[in-house]
Amino acid sequence: MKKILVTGSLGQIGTELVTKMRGIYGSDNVIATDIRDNGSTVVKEGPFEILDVTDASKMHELAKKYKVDTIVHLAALLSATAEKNPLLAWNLNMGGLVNALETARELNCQFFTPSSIGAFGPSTPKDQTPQDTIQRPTTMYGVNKVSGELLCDYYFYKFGVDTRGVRFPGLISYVAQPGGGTTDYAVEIYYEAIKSGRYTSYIGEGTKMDMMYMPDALNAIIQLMEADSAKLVHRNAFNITAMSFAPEEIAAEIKKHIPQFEMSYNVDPARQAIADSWPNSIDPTAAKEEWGFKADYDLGKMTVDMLDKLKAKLK
Ligand code: AKB
Repeated sequence: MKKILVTGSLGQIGTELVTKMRGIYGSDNVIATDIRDNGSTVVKEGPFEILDVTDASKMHELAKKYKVDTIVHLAALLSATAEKNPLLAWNLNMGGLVNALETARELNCQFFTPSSIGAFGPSTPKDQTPQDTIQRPTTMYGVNKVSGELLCDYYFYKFGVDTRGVRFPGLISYVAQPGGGTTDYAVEIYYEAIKSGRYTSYIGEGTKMDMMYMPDALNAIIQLMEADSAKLVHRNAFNITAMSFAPEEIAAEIKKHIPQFEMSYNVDPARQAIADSWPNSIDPTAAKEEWGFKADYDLGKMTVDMLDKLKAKLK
């Protein structure tokens, strides 16, 4: 049985991943941590500790106290926030990662951390972006993600730490909202469709980005962590995706269920520039071949579920 420490547990991924992993591995075996306590079920339903990931000794102390054998490191600033405060992003994203990797090395833990489609840049092939390709991102978030991918590879080759990771596309969920990302519009649009029947997109028409529904993202993390190590050639930073769409395509899908839904645009140059530097669609073949990655939700199926769940939630 695994004993897992999760950082950034109250974020968009952590909120659902902690609950799912507690269901699989047992409540007491998943130690949720975050820099704040929001009183949510993640805090209440199992062990929870306050942890600022830039505090290396506290991270080590907690991992030792709970005798963990796995670290899932999620705490990070997302792309748009990172671009507004690049130095903070460097310190938090890289400082937190190296502290988590060091803890994993010292305590011999398996390790997972997400990379992102943000690890690609304008000179990367835009369509069906290959697993191994040019990575010259032009955002601080992207610089952090490429550095993180390399650092995870380094900890594996140099120290034998069992590091694993995926490049997540934009993640869409109805439980916890993302904050400070470029792809957040694809979550906001569902909330606004239900609340007001209209949405003003800060991402322009025709801008395609990869996306994935949260249940597929959670399954991917668990499946990769459980995969046979010997079969992993890439190990860190596997391209994974479930769909690729532009704002007008998600709007059209929502309109099928809410015919009066109206979409308009007020493009935010900062976030648009980030989106323009990312791929239109990435190729997940390596993840499929090496550990059997498969997404269950496409745009249509996700939209039905999102609208159902949000209608109940916002009632
Ligand atoms: C963001 O938009 O910053 C994230 C990501 C794609 O990594 N959702």
